[in-house]
Order: sequence, then structure tokens, then C-alpha cells
Amino acid sequence: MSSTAAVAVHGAHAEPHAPGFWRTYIFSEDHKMIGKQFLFMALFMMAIGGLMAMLMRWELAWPETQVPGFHWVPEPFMYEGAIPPNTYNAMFTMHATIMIFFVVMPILVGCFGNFLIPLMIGARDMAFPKLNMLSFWTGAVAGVILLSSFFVTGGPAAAGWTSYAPLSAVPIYTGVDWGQNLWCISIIVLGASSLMGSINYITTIINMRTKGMYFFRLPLTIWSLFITAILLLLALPVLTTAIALLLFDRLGGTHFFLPAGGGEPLLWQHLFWFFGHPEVYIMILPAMGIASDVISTFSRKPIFGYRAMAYAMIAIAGLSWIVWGHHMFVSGMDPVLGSGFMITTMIIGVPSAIKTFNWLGTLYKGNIHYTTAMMNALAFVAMFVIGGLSGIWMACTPVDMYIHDTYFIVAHIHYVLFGGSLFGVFAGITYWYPKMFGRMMNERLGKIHFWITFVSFNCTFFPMHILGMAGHMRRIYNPQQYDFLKPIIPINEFISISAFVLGAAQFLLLANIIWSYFKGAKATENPWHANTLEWTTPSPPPHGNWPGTVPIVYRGPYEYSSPEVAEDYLPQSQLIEHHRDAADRRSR
Ligand code: HEM
Ligand SMILES: [Cu+2]
Repeated sequence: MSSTAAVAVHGAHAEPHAPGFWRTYIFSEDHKMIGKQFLFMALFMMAIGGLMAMLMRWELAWPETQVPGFHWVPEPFMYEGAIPPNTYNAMFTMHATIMIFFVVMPILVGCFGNFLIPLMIGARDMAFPKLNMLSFWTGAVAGVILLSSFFVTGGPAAAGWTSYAPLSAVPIYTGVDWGQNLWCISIIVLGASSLMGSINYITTIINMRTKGMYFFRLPLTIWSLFITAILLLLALPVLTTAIALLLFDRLGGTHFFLPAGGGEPLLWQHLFWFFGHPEVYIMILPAMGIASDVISTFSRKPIFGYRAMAYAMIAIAGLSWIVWGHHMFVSGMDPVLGSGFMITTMIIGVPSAIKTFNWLGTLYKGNIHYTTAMMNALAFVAMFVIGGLSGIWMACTPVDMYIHDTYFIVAHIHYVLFGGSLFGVFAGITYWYPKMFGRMMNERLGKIHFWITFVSFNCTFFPMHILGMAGHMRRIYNPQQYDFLKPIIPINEFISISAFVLGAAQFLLLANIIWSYFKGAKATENPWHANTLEWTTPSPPPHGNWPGTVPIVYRGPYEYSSPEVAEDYLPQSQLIEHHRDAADRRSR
């Protein structure tokens, strides 16, 4: 390819001896393999989290009836396949914990962060490869600890993923003993994993960019991962500390969160949400970065407002530290303070809107290629707008008083986390699969997966707004106990049927991932005609990422349809002859 030809090819990256099976696939220090490990761990956990969702949806539509095919589950977890209240509590707790900490974060940050950062900035690996390996394996141990809690007496944690004290602090309140302790330990261990990862990402992006890769030439995916890593570095320790205090309360006889001993339950909420709101941006920023890259590539246009996109992400990250009180409007907070949090929350909508308009600006008059990756990226933008707009309403204190703890909130989280983050993940997987595995994914299967997912997703989660407005509480196992909820039973049934379709559709994604690995068309170096550096090396890249020298960067990442070249793309590493003098002068 012209782009690699522009770079002088020296001797191949010398490999003293090929590492064996264990060092290649299990205890690998290669960022690409670690990225794939995070991907597979997350897909496995997604199946478990998804199963919990399906069981909950059965319960909500047909409460206290037997779930077909689940007679084998032992008591007291299920009774002949019927779900008792405690189990429902455990399910929404584990569903959310798994989806947030073991699906979305490992894929967006663990998989894409690891796979893409060195390849997109022109580095041979992460700054600390051993730490990187340790980060994955620490995360895997955290996952095993969490899953083991399904098998202890009393079952897994049941106090919600938010683990509000005192509910979570006193075992008899939920009837869960070791399940909650293991939940705490798992998230603490996961915090250590995230810390290692974020230190590695930040160091790598600051220190290991190739020649010419100035900060304002970084692809937006890298910008987003950089900012995410900073949020991770600062937010996770707050959660880790809070959970350690919770564990002391449970096991050590302290009373940090227990009023009986002079403790303060609200302290938990403050600590949790001081972590929790930055956390939601940890789960959406990388998807925003991915969507930006995919949308620019398949519109064959430079991203509209590149710098504004980067600054908007910085603004979102900065503001994310001063909005946590919007989760606590009904905690008895002073209305003046509530208004303050309302205003900061509304302000954070501004950079998000800037990003949305920039995506639209990029699409405007673009030469749009409707690939599977592009469809998922477009769905990301659309669903993020719906989730973002409901967020603005929730930010209004008086509105939130009414919809707090209802299905309106459940609709909102799923529009942001599934509609946003997961569609971003689907876009990212289809876009970078050729680079990861050296084969193209099946476009037709990808489109079928996209359309079924997109339609059933909206059928599942949009009606939840209506349930919420009707007063349907979140986290209840049998809505039919309440007369005022009886008229909306049909809506709950419709939602559940849609959810089963949505869940089943994910097997198409899995099938595509597996089928394409063996049968997909061989991927060329740059199948999408994209500009960024990962497309200047073979698919999949060799150990050390480039067979020759590392490419040098001459321009920004989004020079599509540039008048300077005949093709509709101009890779970052392609030197145009009449630019050579200028480039030389600059580097001197
Ligand atoms: C087929 C897809 C899914 C379905 C049918 C589904 C369904 C549900 C249900 C029924 C609840 C419990 C509501 C309640 O009882 O209050 C719930 C809660 C939740 N889900 Fe999902 N979910 C799905 C996917 C996801 C994904 C992909 C994520 C994140 C990436 C996610 C994150 C959450 C969170 C954070 C909660 C909050 C639990 C709480 O109230 O603490 N869900 N979901
Ligand atoms: Cu928040």
C-alpha cells in the first residue's frame, strides 16, 4: 500500500524465539491478545447478564409463574422454576453489576483500549506490557469471585448494583451474607485491575506516540480512551474506598454507614455517586470516540469540528465531577443544593449536544456507505440522543421527584447503556474485526443482526418510559400486586416478548463472530480505505505491530475526500512529495 511504501522498510522486527502456547494465548503481554482476552471475557459475561435479564422479563410479564426450562434450579433460588422475591433482587443486582463492570467496561476500555491504543498512535506495544497482563488477570479473578457468589448460601448480592447502605451493610436486611461480601471483594479487586489499566493507557498515550502524532492529530477514539483512563484513575479509587468501608461495616463492626452507631447512610450515596456519574461517562466516552471514527470513515468526510469534539469530551469529563447530586434529589437534600446540581447537569448537556451536532455535520452531504459498522454507529447517535434527552428531564428536580425510582429511569439507563454503549461496541467490533482476526465479518448477517436488534431494542425499552410515567416502580418483582399497575400488564407483556427477541438476536452476533473467524473473506491491510495508522499494517498485525519501522504521521486522522490526492482518503502516514520540504523543516 502507498502508506507503508512511504515509510522506509528496514529489517523485520527480530523475534529471538517464538513464545509458546501459554505465553501467546494465556499469559500474553501483547496488547492485541490482551484486548481479545477482554473481548471474550466480556462476551461470556454478557451471556450471563443477558440470561438474568430474560428471567427478570419473564417474571415482570408473568409474575410467580414457572419459567419454562428452569425446573432444575434448586431451592431456594427458584421453586420449580418460579422466581421468589429474593431471587429477583439478586437478579437485578447481578444483571446490572455484570453488564456495567464485566461487559461494557471490559469491552470498551479493556478490549478496544488495549487493541487500539498502540496501533493507532504508532507504538509497538503498551508502556508496561507485564502490568497490562496483570490487569487482565486481576480483572478475570474479580469475575470469578463475582460468579462464585451464585453458589454460596444465601445467594449473590441483592442490594442493587448501587449497594445502598444500610440495606447492603446489614446481612439480615437482604438475607444475603457472603454473597454481598464477595460482591464487595470482587469490585475492589476489579478496581485494582482498572487502576493498572488506566495508568498504562495514560502513560502510553503521553509517551509513546510516533513521530508527528501530535495530540491534535490523535484519532478521536484515542482521545476518548485517554480521557476515559483519567476518569477511571480518579473515580475508581473512590468506589474502592467506599466499598472497603462497607466491608468493614459488614465484617469489622464499624458503623461508617450505620446510624445506630452514629454512622451516616447518606455518606454512602455521596461516595457512590461521586464515583457513579464519572462512571457513566467511562461507559459512553469510548463509544463516542468509536462512533466518530466510524462515521467519518463511512461518510468519506473529515469529522466536523475535530477540536470541538476533543474539547467537548474534556468538558464532559470535567463537569462529570460536579453533577453527582442529581441521583440524590429525593434524599432530603436542601432544594438550593438540588438546584445547583440541576444546573450543572443541564450544562453537561451542552458538550454532549455539540458532539451530536458534529456527527450530524459530518454526515451532511457525505458520501455515506451503509456498512454494518456505519448502521450501528448511526444507531448509537440516535439512541444516545433519546437517552440524553430523557436525562435532561430527569435533571429537573421537580420532574425527578415524580419519576425517581420508576421505569422511566430503567428506560433511560438502557437507552444510554444498550442504545449508546452497546451499539458503539457493535460498530467497533464490526469495524475492527478485520484488523483483530484477519477476516471480514459477514455483512448480510451483520445487517440482519443490526435490524432485529435495533427494532426489538426500541420495542423493549421505549414503552418503559410509559410505564414509568404510569408510576411503575423500578426493582419490584411483581407489579401485578398493585391495582394501579393492572392496566399496564399488556405493556409489560409486549416488552418481555420484545426482550426475548432482542436476547435471541444476540446469537446472530455470536454466530457471525465465530463463523467469520473460520470462513470470513481474508481481510486486506486497509479494507475500509481508512486513514488511521492501524490500517497501515497487515491484518492481523504481527507481534511488534509493524513488520518494518513504525509509520511517521504527517497529518490529522480524517483527511477523507482531500483535494490533494486522487483517492478519497489520505492516510496519516502518507507523505506527499511537495509536502516533504515543509515536513522536513518542521521536524528540524
Ligand atoms: C436484552 C437486553 C436487556 C434487558 C431485557 C434488560 C432488562 C432489565 C431489567 C428487567 C432490569 C430490572 C428493572 C427493575 O427490576 O428495576 C434491568 C436493570 C438494569 N439493566 Fe438491563 N437489560 C438489558 C440489557 C442491559 C445492558 C446491555 C445493560 C448495560 C450495559 C443493562 C444495564 C442495566 C442497569 C444498570 C440496570 C439497573 C438495575 C437497578 O435498578 O439497579 N441492561 N435491565
Ligand atoms: Cu449521574
